[in-house]
Amino acid sequence: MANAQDASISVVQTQAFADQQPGTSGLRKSVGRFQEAHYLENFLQSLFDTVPGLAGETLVIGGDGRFYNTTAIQTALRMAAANGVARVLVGRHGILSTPAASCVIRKNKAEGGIIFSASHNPGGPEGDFGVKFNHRNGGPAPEAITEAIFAASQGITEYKIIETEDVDLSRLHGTQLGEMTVQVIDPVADYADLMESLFDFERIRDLLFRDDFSLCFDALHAVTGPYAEEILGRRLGARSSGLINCQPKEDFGGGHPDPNPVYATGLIERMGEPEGATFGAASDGDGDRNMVMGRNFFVAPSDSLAVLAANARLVPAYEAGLAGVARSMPTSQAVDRVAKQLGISCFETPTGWKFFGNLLDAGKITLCGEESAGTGSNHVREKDGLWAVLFWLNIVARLGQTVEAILRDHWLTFGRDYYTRHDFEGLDKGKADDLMAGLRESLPRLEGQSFAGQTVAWADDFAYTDPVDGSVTAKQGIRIGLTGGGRIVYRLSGTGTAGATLRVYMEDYEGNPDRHDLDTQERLAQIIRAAHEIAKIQAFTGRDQPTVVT
Ligand code: G16
Repeated sequence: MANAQDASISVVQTQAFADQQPGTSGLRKSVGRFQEAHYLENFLQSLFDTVPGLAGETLVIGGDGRFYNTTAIQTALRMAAANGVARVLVGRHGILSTPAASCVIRKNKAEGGIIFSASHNPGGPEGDFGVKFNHRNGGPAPEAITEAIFAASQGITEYKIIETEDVDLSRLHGTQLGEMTVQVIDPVADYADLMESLFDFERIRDLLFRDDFSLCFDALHAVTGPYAEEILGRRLGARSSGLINCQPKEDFGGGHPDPNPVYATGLIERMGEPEGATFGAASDGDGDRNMVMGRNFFVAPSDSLAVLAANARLVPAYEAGLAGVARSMPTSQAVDRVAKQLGISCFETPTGWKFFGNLLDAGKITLCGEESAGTGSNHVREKDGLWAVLFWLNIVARLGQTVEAILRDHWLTFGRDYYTRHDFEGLDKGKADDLMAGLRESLPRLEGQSFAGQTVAWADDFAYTDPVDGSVTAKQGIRIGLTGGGRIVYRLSGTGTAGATLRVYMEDYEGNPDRHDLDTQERLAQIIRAAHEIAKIQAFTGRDQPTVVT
């Protein structure tokens, strides 16, 4: 094998794989699939062929540290060198959280970034792996690019790679790989500096030292561990006992790196202890999702977005106010009410962070978020888990209230949007497609019909016209509005790797403060029944209960 400096380019013959179409967030498959000969190389070559501007420019590479991360990074480095990339910035140990990658791309004016992650999906040899491409604004590549990569992958016959030794990723240094410069960078520093520039660290530090306040952050053995230790620990002074599961592991310690009450069990336990924490938070596999909770009090992601929007002026970075906000279509309408009161625009986009990019770039919005535990702003072009936690800490520090009190005050002002998502996982793909086709076919007849006592006011198949570039994205989910003001949404997940997952989102508005304390499932029981009837869920899937309720 040649040493790194004088490596020559090999052209390897290959054949196309039919299943390389990126989903909601990049190409996500089982590790086993990615380990098949040429599978990763084909996709990367398709990327280099589709985005020719990468040649001669800077590329950022990193991942969430899951199993296969460093193998994939060494392959990407060799292929980048063979495809004429001038310089690569790669995180030490191959680590870059998704928001940190976005930050590094923007700060260094890189032409793009390759992020290896399957986000909140489980890791390890039996788990999932994934690859995402972010373009020069730091955000996920828009559909036009991901579709072009897929098209290229379908006609691929060869890829280019150089044969060299591995790059040492364990220390900060610069080296050459053929003609290409490789810089192994601190994965945390730039991101931590950015966070410090956005929030009032002094006030947060004071909050963390208060006797009546105690923080517990659960990194779920995923990528945010080192970020939390630097930012919450070293820069803000959080006690190390309050930072749990911060050692990243290739299989996330066997856990499921999805920050919700079902999977963040360590955190939930801590929060329930008599002397437990008063403020709890967690992030996911690649650090872009977040969960925030008070003592025995979970903040629903849709509510979280609304609270951040309503209190944004308390945070230094947003004290001048918000240009506008956006939410993905299935996210509850709580933030719409805040936008209305603030007199700013609220955009409704399809599921997928990529749809916020144009709005952010054009300055039409400052904050955005999704029901799937993602919140972010114009500081990067990805959703950002730790940023959301710091935002909440900044608000708590300014208001001097508990998380629960802040939520209750919010509901008093704006009313409460009861909200739940029911997932039907592991469905037969054909049956799930039939269910959606059946719904689409029934759309013209639904208006005026009643199901479980709920009458349909309107129904459509959500299509989005990007207000910046005019591109149209159709078939993004079935929306059903009820005469009482409730809403039901159906769509199939775009991030699963086996079978199909039907997601059913249900919500209803409650303006009466005496009814803000109800159990969500009970409050929405009728709408849930109606949702089952409208889509004939049992008839199509054989299931009468969801597998996951959030
Ligand atoms: C990805 C996307 C999000 C999306 C989520 C859920 O998140 O980036 O924008 O909301 O998937 O997608 P689905 O409902 O299609 O499974 P992540 O954190 O997996 O990258």
